[in-house]
Amino acid sequence: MFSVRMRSSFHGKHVSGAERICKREDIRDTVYELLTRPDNYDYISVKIERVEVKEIEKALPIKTYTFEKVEEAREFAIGMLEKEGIKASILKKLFMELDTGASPDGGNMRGAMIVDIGSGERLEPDKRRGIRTVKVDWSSRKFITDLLLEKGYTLRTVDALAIATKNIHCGVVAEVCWSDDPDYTTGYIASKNLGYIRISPLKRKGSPYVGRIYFVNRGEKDRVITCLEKEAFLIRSL
Ligand code: PML
Repeated sequence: MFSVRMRSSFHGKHVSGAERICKREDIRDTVYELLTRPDNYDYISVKIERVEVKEIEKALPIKTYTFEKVEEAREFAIGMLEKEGIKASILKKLFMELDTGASPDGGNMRGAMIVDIGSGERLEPDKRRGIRTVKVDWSSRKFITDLLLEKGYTLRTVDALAIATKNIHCGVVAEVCWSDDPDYTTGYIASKNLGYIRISPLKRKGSPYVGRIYFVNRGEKDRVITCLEKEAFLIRSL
């Protein structure tokens, strides 16, 4: 199988990125599909790489909770994550960092923070780049996409659910995520016990800041990062 990854930018700012895992005979159609995704760009790259693929049988189960205000939504998220052994004080501090751009230059990190679940210390080797979850897709992307859209979820859920499922499979104990899209305020938390919990609004409308935290046990950091960035997975079903 082959991993096909596209990313595009405009005036140096990230526009869109997407990945598929497909058979050799489907590479041409896949590249075409990915090339037509971003509306406007002055840079685009497509990377094609042969990968050994393992399977994950089932995606994390989905739940959705909606609140009036970001503060209530975050309190709820913090309460759920405390059950996973993460201190509220650690979460509040990290949320504050994310709300003002967690990269050392004050902008968005390109990937996720990786955080020691016990101490709250940030462990990512490069705080600008962060950790990227790549090489994950659905065995039957069209089927799963139709099913999720029919149930009222979004295209973002299709990709985010695959990423969260891989993260937890690789040994991330819990995850928090919201988009950098100023108009998309639904985020999620995920863990083996909690599943994939969509929470709205997890960030303020209009905010350009992304939120991505992967909590790990410190001793497992290197193994987890290798799994997230190097190992390829196809997810079979919901
Ligand atoms: C959802 O609606 O299921 C939450 C999706 C979060 C997407 C995060 C992102 O696009 O980076």
